[in-house]
Amino acid sequence: MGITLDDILTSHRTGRSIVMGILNVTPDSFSDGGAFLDPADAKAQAERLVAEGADAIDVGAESTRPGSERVSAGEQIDRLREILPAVVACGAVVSIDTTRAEVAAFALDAGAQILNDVSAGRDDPGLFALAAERGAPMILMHMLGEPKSMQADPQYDDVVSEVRAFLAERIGAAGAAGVARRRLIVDPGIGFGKRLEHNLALLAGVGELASLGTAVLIGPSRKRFLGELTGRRDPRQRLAGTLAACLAARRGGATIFRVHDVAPLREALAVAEAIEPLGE
Ligand code: HH2
Repeated sequence: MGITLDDILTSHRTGRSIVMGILNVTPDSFSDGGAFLDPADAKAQAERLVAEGADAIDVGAESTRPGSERVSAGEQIDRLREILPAVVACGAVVSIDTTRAEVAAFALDAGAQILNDVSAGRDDPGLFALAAERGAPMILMHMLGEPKSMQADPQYDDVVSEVRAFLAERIGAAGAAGVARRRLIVDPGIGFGKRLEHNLALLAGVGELASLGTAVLIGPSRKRFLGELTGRRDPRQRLAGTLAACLAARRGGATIFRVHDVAPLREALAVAEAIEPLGE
C-alpha cells in the first residue's frame, strides 16, 4: 500500500525513509532538461518512478538550476495541464515544485498534495495563504539569492546556523500566515547559493536542522558538488555520489530524499535501515 501524507509529515518521528522521485517538465533542467516535456514521456517516467518505489513525485515546470531564467505562471500551467492528472493517477503523493501561488493552486486542483517552494514563501506570499486555506503541507527550502545569480559568490560565516536561522524564521512566517508547523518540511537547499564546503557542512549538520521539529528533506541528486568530489562531469553519472550524500544525511535525521534515480536509493536505504533503524 502506498504511503500517506501523514506518513511523510511524521517521518522524522517514525524514522521512515521517504523517497521522492523527480519529474522535470522543463526544456532546461540541469540533468534531464527536455526529456519529459512530452506528456507521454512524462507519464511513462512517473510510472517508472512509482514502479521503482517512489513514495512521492515532485513535478516541476520551471528549472531552478544556476543561471536559469524565470518561467511565467501561465507557461508553467501550460506545461503541467496534460501531465499532472496522469502523474496523480500513478498513485504516489504528488508535490508541485513552484514558487507561484497560481501554479500551486492549479496543481492542488489537479490532485497534487504538497507545495514545494524553493523560495520558502518569499517569492509569492500568496503561497502561504494558499497552503493555509487548503491545509496543504509545504516544503520550505533555503536559497541564498536567486537562481540567476546564486552561485556567483556565496558567503556564510557559519552556514549551518545561518540556514537553520533562516528556516526557523520562515517557519514563523508560515505560522503567522496560518500554516501549522506540523504541515511543514524544511530543506537546506543543497546547491542553492552554496559552494562545495557549504553543501558538505549542511549534509553533515542535518541534525541541527532536524532540531527545528519538522521532517527534513534533502535534494543532493546529481548536483555539481558531487562532480567536484568525484570528477564526474556528466550529472547522470553522479549516482554513487548521490547515494552517499543521502545516506550520510539520513544518519543526521533527514528522512525525505528528492532524487532522480529511485530504485538504487531504495536499495541503499533498505540496507542502511537494516543496519541502523531510525526513529523514536
Ligand atoms: N533542487 C532542485 C529543484 N527543486 N526542491 C527542493 N525542495 N530541494 C532541492 O534540493 C531542489 C528542489 C534542482 O534540481 P532539479 O529539479 O533536478 O533541476 P532543475 O532545477 O534544473 O529543474
